[in-house]
Amino acid sequence: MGSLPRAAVLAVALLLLLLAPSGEAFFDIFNIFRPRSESDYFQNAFDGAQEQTVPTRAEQEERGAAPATATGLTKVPPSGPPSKAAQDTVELAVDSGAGTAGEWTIVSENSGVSAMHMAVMRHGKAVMFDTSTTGRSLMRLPQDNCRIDPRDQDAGTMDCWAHAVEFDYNTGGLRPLKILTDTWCSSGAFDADGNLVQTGGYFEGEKVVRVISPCDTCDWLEHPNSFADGRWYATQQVLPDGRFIVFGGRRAFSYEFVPAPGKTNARAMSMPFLRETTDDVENNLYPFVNLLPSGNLFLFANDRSVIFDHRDGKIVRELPRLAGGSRNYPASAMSTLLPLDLRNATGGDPEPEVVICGGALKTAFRKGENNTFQPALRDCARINLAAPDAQWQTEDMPVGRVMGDMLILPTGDLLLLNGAAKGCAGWGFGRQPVLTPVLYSPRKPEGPRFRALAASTIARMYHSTSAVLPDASVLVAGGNTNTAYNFSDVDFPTEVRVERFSPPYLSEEHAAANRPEIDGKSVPAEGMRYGSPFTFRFSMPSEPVAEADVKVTMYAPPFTTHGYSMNQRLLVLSVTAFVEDGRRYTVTVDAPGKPELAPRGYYLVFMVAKGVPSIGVWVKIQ
Ligand SMILES: [Cu+2]
Repeated sequence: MGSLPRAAVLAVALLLLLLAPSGEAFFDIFNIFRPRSESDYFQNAFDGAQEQTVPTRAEQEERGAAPATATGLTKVPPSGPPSKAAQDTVELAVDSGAGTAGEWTIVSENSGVSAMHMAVMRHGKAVMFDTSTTGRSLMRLPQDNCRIDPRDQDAGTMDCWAHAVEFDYNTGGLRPLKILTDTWCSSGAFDADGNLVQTGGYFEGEKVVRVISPCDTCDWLEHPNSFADGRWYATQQVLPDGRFIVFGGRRAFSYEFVPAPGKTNARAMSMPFLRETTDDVENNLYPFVNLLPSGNLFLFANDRSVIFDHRDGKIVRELPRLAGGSRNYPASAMSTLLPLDLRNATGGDPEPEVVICGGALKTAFRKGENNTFQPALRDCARINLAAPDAQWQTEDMPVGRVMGDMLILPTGDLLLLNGAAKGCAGWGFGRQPVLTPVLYSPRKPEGPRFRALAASTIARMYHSTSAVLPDASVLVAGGNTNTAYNFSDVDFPTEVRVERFSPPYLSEEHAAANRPEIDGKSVPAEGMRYGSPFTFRFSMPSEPVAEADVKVTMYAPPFTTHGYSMNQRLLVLSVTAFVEDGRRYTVTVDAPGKPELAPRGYYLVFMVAKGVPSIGVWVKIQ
């Protein structure tokens, strides 16, 4: 961390110390890795009745509210010349052997809110949000719709800055959303109806469950006091029965299920594995969780992993330790379940394989406190959980990466992007942003599996996000390594620009002749039924395609934050009938057989022809 940001942090912290009734609690915001007593937390804001006096319009505008005639978006402040650290980036030579290497475009110069958390919803918009802890954003809430700031000493004080937006990824259009409680470093997942159910956060937000539905006028609905334990840096996973399980969080060595709206969990279930895997800098936060075809969960924390049966709360198996460093926050590696290939699973379950790439040495955070930024881990490890003696197989990426994102593309390849080559997660702890995304093709042999694609020009390290869009491109947003929205006099200004990355498969040379188009009218309105045939039509633009060259995939849209896409999964479906009629085709696939393979909900179904995906269609499986 440079001396300037640290000085700024100290100055703000000291100011708050003077202002706060309990300086300790305030100070902790700026020193999140210090051991923290339970009393450090504020009372949940909703525990007592909050007095509400609606301020005058002028008072609201003073607090940030948009004047009645304005949209609420404010200008991006000018930034000075780039710092030395900002110029020290990593860009790999583009691997053009296989043709075009992808293309970056700017979707928006200003998303109003820096996307610390992001999810793509089925009504064609992305939801992005940050936290009230970073203070004012660049987007004002409309007058008469400010939030009450529970951290202000004066009851009823308004915070009129938006901390969430609905973002139109096609036009860059914005709609401010109103979150009542702090969502800092929280978790989320979609339910069976495509509502985003989002959990936890900080201070008054740590036990809150929030829901937003997919519509152009929808806003957050909050359920305070849902959890027994605070869930700050926790991971949320959807289960086959539609419930959500939430693991861990800072000093929460437990798990619990998201209760029904309005209900409160009396207690959480203790999980010694989370206590055992913590260390001096808590390198086991945001554990990696995957739902396996057996219905059990794979859980990875720090450098250990287990298979957990959530039905009886027991660990049924421990996998070998993954050597080399730590993989979870703040050592933030990238991880996902590899595509589940139902074509090779006749009569049985597909073999679940998990991949974990990058991360940091266990000492990275401590070293970072002394302005030493250790190289990120460069290895990529895979384990096939179907093998009784499963072992990690490792190989090297073209470059080390920490705080990166790992997305499953509609083709089944993985995209590794964002992040840094040095340091770790945390404010000011990352150096050498890696600008080059890397394609990882899990079915290719070692070596050619990795391909360096076209680089972005924007550094995105801590608190950045990305998401697969229905058109098979990738939305890339956020990045804020500062404690507030800072645009000048910092090493890395707060990032509010939003980009779109078009992977090589969308380039003219591939897409012009081979991009299939799904006939939307042919897609059954009732969606998919478990284990039943699912038939639809598609056409090809100019070249015909053979059954051997097509693939039908379905993608579960994840909730992404801190380099981890919770609930991300892709299934490759079995084609059972394929009928051609002059570049128009009718294809039938078998829907996944059970919710353990694909929990109920909305998926993006893609037709992939010769490696080029169609625009995806939203399909509900039930
Ligand atoms: Cu964070």
